[in-house]
Amino acid sequence: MKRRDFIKTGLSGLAAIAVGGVGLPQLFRSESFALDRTVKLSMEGALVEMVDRSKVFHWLFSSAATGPSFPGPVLFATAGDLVTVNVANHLNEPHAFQIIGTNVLTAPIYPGKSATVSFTAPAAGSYLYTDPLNAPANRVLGLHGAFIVSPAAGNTPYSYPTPTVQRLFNDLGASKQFPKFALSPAGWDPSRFRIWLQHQIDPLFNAQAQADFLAGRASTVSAAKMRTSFLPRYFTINGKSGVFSAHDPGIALSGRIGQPMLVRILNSGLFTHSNHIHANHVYVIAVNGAVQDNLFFVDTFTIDPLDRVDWLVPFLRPPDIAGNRYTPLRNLIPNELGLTIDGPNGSPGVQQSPLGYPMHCHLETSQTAAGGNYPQGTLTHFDFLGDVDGIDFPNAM
Ligand SMILES: [Cu+2]
Repeated sequence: MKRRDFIKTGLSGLAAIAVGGVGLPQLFRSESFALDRTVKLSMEGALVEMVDRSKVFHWLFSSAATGPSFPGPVLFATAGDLVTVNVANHLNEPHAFQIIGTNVLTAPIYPGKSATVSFTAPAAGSYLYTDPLNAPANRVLGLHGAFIVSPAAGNTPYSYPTPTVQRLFNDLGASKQFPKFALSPAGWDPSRFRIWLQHQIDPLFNAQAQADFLAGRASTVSAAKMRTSFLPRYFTINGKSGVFSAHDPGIALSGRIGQPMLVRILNSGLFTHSNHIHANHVYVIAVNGAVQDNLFFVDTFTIDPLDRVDWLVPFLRPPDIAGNRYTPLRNLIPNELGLTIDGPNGSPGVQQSPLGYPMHCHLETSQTAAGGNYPQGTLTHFDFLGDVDGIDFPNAM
């Protein structure tokens, strides 16, 4: 469990989450799976540093272990666990707690009050928790986070895989299509996953919430106005944009050829994304809690506000590399992998491995920040560190 880096700010007295802070806070991630899980969350006001160093006020979920976090701390459970969530409202207007796709929902929690909800963790999958009141305003101003449920048994991410998804996971590392990585057990490694919680920010609404918060009065942010005039200027994955999301090891995909990775994509904002990954197509294995039976193997896939989409990225050798696909690349293209191309006029050269590819959103607005800076929006890296037989490339990190 890691604490995000905070920076002190001047006039407002609010703490701010630094743009270069460590990754998305997670609760329960490293614990052995206990049967009884209780989490205490509170709702707070804090600043979040954007990719251009501006500090934007948010309402955030906080826990003792993480402090206020953007998005809220990831909650993990195993299907069938008894989970108890206690939520305290430290803001100036009513809020509530909901897990979308389940029947978990509290009554309105008034300022200074708290609510407790206990429930049995639902079928395994990717869920979004939010404040559903004054929708979409409370959610979009920062009150959201990921709730991830693992299955109690099986070799897929789901309690109830469809026959097709079961077949896909059975085939990983056990078929010609998915060659086995020699040094790992066959099949999917459940620890190889990422959460991409995507969000967008129109700081005009946040500034209004900040003025109300600092004046000690209830928010005057209008949900109706947000629905009609929201103009996103920042686009985040797990609270980060641009160079920060590209290099965050909790966001970027990395592994050797033959080491598949699950990506749980959640959209808490108001903007539609069309995430595109280079070098591999992906299997769309679950959409809004429905494990898919007719599996699309696609280049890009649209995710609307509040959607939850799981990808399996197969980590196949990039198919645009010609030659026998079972020959290790270190034999097939040794010069390309080992080379460092000289930079101009004696400047540092560019290493040709690991093999690096981008993930970006194909809706171009989302590649910008602060109304124009490119490429400082929704993007990250996809890195192949080594060959299918477990040998890293010459320049792998
Ligand atoms: Cu693209």
